[in-house]
Amino acid sequence: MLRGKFILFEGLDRSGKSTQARKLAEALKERGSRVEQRHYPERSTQVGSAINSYLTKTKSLNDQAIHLLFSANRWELQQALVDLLDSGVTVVVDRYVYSGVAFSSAKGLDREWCWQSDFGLVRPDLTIFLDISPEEASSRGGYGEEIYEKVSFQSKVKAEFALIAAKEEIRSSEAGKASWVSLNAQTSLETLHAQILSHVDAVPDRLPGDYDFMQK
Ligand code: 2DT
Ligand code: MG
Repeated sequence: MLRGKFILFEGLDRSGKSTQARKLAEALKERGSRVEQRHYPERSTQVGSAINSYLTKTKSLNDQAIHLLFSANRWELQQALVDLLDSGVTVVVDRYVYSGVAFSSAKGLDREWCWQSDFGLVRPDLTIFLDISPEEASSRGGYGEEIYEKVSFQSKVKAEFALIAAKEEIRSSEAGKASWVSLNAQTSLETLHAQILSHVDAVPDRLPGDYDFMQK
């Protein structure tokens, strides 16, 4: 039996991650695959509840402390994620380590420091980065009340994602497999969905227990 695939969506707020994650999950289920969706931060845990208080401006925390809470939230759920994958379930995830690094380094935290707390986590088999301008994103219904939902900050996050994308694209080509793809999110839902599906279909099969990990 094969393990499930770990497919990650990354991008700015309002880039269309949740819509495309849902469409991908539905398409894979229609073909008979077992699929689950996950989202980080997972706000239902105690750590997630502290993160929620920070994002909704109920509680202030320094930049390092909130960074480590986001990372802790991935670590506390890591075994459950691996168990799902090992049982053959494909997991479609909305945000993970790359949001962790992009958002914290956009505040000015040292980039190398930001990666450290996520080293050892399972690396997604494929990361789909939905590329959108902060202006277009903000015009899609505008932002809500959460702490990062401002065009000026999202522009900084976009610049950090661009650095990450460049690094991950080099890693992908060195490894001879596309583990990161950046797609233009300013196109029709269906066009984007079809592109995503073809990239997911190209992800190689792996056996349970066979993972790459986040590392330097
Ligand atoms: P959502 O809007 O997707 O719920 O995210 N974030 C997220 C971080 O700063 N670090 C992280 O590690 C993760 C996973 C992105 C809420 C905000 O939290 C940010 C937006
Ligand atoms: Mg949000």
